[in-house]
Amino acid sequence: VNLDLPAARLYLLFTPRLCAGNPFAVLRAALDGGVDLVQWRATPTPGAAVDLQRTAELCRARGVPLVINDDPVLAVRSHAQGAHVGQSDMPAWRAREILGTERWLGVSTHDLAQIRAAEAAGADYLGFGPCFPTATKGYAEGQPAEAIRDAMSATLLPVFAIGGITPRNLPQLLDLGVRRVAVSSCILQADDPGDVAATLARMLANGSATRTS
Ligand code: TZP
Repeated sequence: VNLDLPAARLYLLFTPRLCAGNPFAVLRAALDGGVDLVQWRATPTPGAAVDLQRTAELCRARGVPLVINDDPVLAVRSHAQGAHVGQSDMPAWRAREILGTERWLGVSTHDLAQIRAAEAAGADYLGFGPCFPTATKGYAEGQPAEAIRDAMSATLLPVFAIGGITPRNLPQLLDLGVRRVAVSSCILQADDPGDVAATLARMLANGSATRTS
């Protein structure tokens, strides 16, 4: 597995039930398209353990790290690379204790105070958003452009912009200093998930190469 977290740019939030097609075909296509970090984001159900194992195998085969949403204990037990917590999940400091220093901790943030708190709790990377409205998490509005720009320059940690991001609106974010994104529906519900992933990956690579901000 490529353990270079700062190199990761295209983070897929993988929720099997949100996939338009067969979830593992969608995941395979997304990985082949250029997704370089995956989050297991599923509600615990009887079949979930098997699906998680299959997800882990697909990620491992391509050298892509896997992070578990909202469950640091499951991250340790399933030998995942890390866990991600939101502001209403387990406190980040507690997640850090469970994960130890070897595993990655990601924290969702929505303002500068939360960014500082996540840094203090030992986060390895941050999510920041929502950037745009998104039905996936029921946000009717995105954050103002200024808030997004400020968040991107507020920390030395890798920050993944999140919420309603698509190839169509990504250029706006690149102009605000966004270099990494976390996406769910635009890949999981695409007719051609691999093509969307490849498009996003190419835009992020070009954005980093050609924009100086
Ligand atoms: N946190 C903020 S927005 C969001 C999460 C988990 C959902 C992102 O999904 P989508 O479908 O890319 O908007």
